[in-house]
Amino acid sequence: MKTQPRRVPRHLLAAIATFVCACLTALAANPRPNIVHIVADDLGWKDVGFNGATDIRTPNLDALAAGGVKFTQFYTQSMCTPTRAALMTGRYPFRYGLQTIVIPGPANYGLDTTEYLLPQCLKDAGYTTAIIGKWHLGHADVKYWPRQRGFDYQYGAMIGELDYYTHSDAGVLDWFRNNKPVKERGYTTQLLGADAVKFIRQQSAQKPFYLYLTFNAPHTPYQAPQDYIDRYAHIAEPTRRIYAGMVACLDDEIGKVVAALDEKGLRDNTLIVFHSDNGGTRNAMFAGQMTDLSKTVLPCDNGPYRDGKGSLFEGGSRVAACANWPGRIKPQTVDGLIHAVDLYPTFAALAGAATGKGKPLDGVNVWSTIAEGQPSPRTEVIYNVEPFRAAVRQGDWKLIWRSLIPTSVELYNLATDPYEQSNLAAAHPEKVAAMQERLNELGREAAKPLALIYVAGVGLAHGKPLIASEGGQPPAAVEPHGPAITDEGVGVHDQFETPENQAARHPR
Ligand SMILES: [Ca+2]
Repeated sequence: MKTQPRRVPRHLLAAIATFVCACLTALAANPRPNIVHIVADDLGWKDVGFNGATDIRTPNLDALAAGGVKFTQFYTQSMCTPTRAALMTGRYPFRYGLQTIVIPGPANYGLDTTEYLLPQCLKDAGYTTAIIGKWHLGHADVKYWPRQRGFDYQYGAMIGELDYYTHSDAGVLDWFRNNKPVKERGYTTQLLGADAVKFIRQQSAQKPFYLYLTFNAPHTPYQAPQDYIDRYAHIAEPTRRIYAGMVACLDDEIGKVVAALDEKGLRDNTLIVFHSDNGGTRNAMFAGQMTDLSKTVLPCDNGPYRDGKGSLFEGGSRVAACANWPGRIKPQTVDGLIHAVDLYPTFAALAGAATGKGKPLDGVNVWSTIAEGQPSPRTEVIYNVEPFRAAVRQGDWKLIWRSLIPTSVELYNLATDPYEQSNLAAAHPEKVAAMQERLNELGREAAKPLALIYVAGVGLAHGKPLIASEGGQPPAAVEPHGPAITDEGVGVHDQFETPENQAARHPR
């Protein structure tokens, strides 16, 4: 005998319906946004219209900043690899050995595979994840590659510096789609922009996505399509003219990405965050390997901020940045402190993603600062902790400590002296001591820099000696051109960036 299925009581059905409606309403009020996270490479702070560029035009970025927020105190690390590591882990790179320089092309190390990365966190919460562009967190072993670290889709370069047209570094192709080498024609900025547009067109409103769009522009080598260079014929200095074309092309591609979001009807549910990975290059030591610096005037402009890429001064890590989400972000200028490590917990919170699987984060959720301009929960910025130098900001006070002999300590009040011209260390010995103790405390927690271990290993390897002979050709030794990597750590008077020549470039 068949039994009749039991009917669900009417009042229970009504309760379920009410619950579902409440959930949908909550979701509509707090939808999980798509996140388009756009990173430029070595862009000068003042090389965008929204920070006052007058010779380079960036109308698309300016529109994002005008309709959203422009950040005045958005910090990164001062070089590519450390910043990208901070973004992906939400943790300072000194914690896992990526605090010093970038991962060199011949090196085989990468970002610790025990870190629980942002794309893993978002993917676990149901996001589609994609990296389109530059990775630079390990390339010599596939275990370090982005597809192995939480990205569903990958397109672009594994290392850092590549030719914009051949997509190679020292003759080695560095251009991949889903881990497979890609040989194709085209200018990287335009290829990456077109791929991002294609990716967005393939998405649906049903499943949110995280797109990490990391252009290699305007990093060296300085190359741009001729039509872009021609737009800037009025710029007399030839490298600045090319650089302007590179930035203009970057801006155009970002405009196409925003247009694709509009066309797809996704714009109102998409958070766009844009920032550079570090300050513009002002020191030839950090300009990369692929540009003949004897013929090049470094073109980046960090405005009034001191020095640039690779430095602990503000020009190294206070970067051009803006964010946009129509209806969710109140258009304004945001002065609150934000560091690259903060994006991980901020994005995770918006995505409803749990961060507990990972190690303790250095980042804090700064969404109320971004969206409403509320005071930032961040009161301290660690610029870096390396065996030979470190710097910290607490409130308005900033300490730069170079521990190589001869040691030096600089203390600045960034509220009254944002351009770091007046060293107040001698007048505030107690403050200096307290901030040094903070850096020493972090130094005790720090991992050894993998770059220094690598460099020492290469330098001390038993190779063929180079011995000269009278009357013979001198051996091809390493050429002692330019300063060494630790020179910045020794003092402030390097030959490329002194307060005097900065003042000459930026009269105030
Ligand atoms: Ca960079």
